[in-house]
Amino acid sequence: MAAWDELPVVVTVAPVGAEVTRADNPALPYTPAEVAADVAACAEAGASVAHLHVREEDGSPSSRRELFEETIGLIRERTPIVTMVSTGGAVWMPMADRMTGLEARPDLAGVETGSMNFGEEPFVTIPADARGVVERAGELGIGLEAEMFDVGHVVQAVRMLERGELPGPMRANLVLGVPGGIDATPEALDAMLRPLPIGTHWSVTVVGRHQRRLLSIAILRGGGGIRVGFEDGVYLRRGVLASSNAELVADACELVATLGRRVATIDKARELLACPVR
Ligand code: KMH
Ligand code: ZN
Repeated sequence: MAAWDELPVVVTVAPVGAEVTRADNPALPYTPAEVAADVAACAEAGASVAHLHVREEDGSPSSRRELFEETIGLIRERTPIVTMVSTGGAVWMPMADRMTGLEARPDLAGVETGSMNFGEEPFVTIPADARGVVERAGELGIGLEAEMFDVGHVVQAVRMLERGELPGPMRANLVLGVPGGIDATPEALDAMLRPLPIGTHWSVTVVGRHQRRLLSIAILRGGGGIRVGFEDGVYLRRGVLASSNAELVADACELVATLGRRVATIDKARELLACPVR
C-alpha cells in the first residue's frame, strides 16, 4: 500500500443535486445534454467521478429512468469518468423512485445508511431500504459508495459490512455540514473517521462556508477523495459565484496540488475504487 502522500486524490463532481436551483447559480445544468457537457468539462479539469441526480427540463428534481439513461449515455460518449447515481434523490421521493438510477447501469451508486433531518425535512432511509439498494446494485453489477451524514450512519454502515449486508472494502463518502447532520469541524471529521475499517476508501464532502478548510484537512489527513460541485456549494469564494462546475473542480485540484498531493486520473480512480470500465 502506498504511503498516504503518494495516494492520489479522487476528485468527485456533484454537478446537479436535488435542492440547488438556477436562482442560486444560473450556470446549474438541468438537461441530460447540459449535465453531460458539464461533466465532460469537469473531467478535463480533473474530476474522475460524477455523482448524478437528474432534473426535468424545468429544473424540478426527477427520478425518471430515461433521464438517467440519457445522461449516462451522453457522458460515456464524451469521457470515461466514473459514473455514480444517487439513491438519495430528493427528500420527498419514495424509495422506489430513488432507486431508478440503478437501472441506467452506472459504475457506482450511493447508498444512504441512515435517516436524518435534512434541513427542515425528514430524509428517511431505514435499514431495509439500504439493503434493497445493495441487493439491486449487486444484481446489476454496480459498485456502492455509502453516503453518510452523521456518526450513526457510519456505525450502521460498518454493522452492515460486518453482517455481509454491504460488500467490502467500503467506499465511504463523509458528508459534513448538512443542517440536521454532523457539523463541519475537524472534530466532526475525526468522529466520522473513527469507526471506519482499515482499507476503506474515504472521501469528504462539505456543505457550507467551512468547505475549503475541511476539504484541506481531509487532503492533509490522507483522504482518498474530495467532492465539489453545485450540489454541495455554488460559490468559488465567499460572495463569488462559481461560473461552472468545472471551475469548482479546477479550484479543488489546485488545492490538492498546493497541499502536496496529486489528483487521481480517471484510470487511477477506477483502480482505487475497484471500478473497471463496464
Ligand atoms: N438530495 C438529498 C436529500 C445523495 O445523493 O446520496 C440527498 C442527497 C444525497 O443528495
Ligand atoms: Zn446527491
